[in-house]
Amino acid sequence: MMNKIAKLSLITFSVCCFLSCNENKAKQETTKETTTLKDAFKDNFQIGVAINQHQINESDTTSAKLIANEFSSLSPENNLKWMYIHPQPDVFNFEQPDKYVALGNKHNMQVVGHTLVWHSQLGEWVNQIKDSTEMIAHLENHINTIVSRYKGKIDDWDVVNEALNEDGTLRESIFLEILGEGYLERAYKLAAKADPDAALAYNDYNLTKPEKREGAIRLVKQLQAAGAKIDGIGMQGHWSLNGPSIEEIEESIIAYSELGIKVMITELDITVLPNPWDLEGAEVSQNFEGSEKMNPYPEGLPDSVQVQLAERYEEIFKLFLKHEDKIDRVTFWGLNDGNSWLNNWPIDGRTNYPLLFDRNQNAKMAYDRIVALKK
Ligand code: 9MR
Repeated sequence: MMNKIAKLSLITFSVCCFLSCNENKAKQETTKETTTLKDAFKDNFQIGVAINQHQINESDTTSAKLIANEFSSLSPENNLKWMYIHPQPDVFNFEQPDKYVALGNKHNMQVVGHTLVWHSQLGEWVNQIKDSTEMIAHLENHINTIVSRYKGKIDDWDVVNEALNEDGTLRESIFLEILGEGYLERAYKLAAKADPDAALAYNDYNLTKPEKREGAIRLVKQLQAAGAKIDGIGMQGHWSLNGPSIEEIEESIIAYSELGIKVMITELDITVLPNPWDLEGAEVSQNFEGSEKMNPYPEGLPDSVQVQLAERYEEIFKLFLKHEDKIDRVTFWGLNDGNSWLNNWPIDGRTNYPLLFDRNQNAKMAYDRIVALKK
């Protein structure tokens, strides 16, 4: 028989247990509610987002809150590109870039500069340059002016973007045509001189493909041999539900990190739509323009594909966590599905679902799955 004191202790113990269990449960629920992407991965890598002009101007409060709460790194989707920031030889347009940088600094985020030297979205006047002296002067002015203005405020620069062909050779561009291969070294040296503390990266897509990967490795090694500062390689991460394989991504992360530089996943999004180039025959994109076959989910993503997307993100993030020592940041190319460039490429006017937030700014299953990896 239990005496009175023992009974009382048991009751007290049970009540305490009940309270503390409930408290724990409540704590867990609170954690679930308040966990954000940047908190979940804070010990692993930065979580970034590319933002458009609308978002730089904070015109929508829901987007503004999501950006500030969920992400620790910012990239400008378009506003720092040559055609916007340096539209004429003597004209620099800093209004939007200044706002972008101020927004990132206000929230103590890592601020990325994208991009200084790229063959695309270039001021038209640059394509008219005929002579190397003139080109060197403009390149110097472009890099010095922009990087110096944001010295200590932009942390990472994509100095050169997409300089490679798919076979790993250097892409034809006005810079290559006029200055030869040396334009790369020149660009990195100019950027390092203007802000010695900024991290400098080379950024490109399809960097998981063996031939292009070899080209990128050659490019980085040449820069290193020339004494140029190169701190990281940006693997853009415009991927699909089926490719590249986890093995290809992993081999690439390892290969780049063996160069002694950081790996950044700079433009992550996963298309769920059919790719016209995977179909047989050439020129199909024309024929399928606007067809139901190429735009299968205009009214919403079926659950089965939502699950596939979530699983794909989950396996990719598992890999990133496995190699967290090599990865500096993972940046999504857009905040929500409605913002994504993939609604208009490679076919205009489709409805794609490549990101972690849906068109109503709600977190998708993919979001839950990757955050759950950290619980
Ligand atoms: O997302 C950008 C889109 O709004 C622009 O129209 C497009 C123009 O080329 O550039 C997109 O961003 C690109 C990035 O700057 C570099 N890598 C490929 C991205 C997708 O095209």
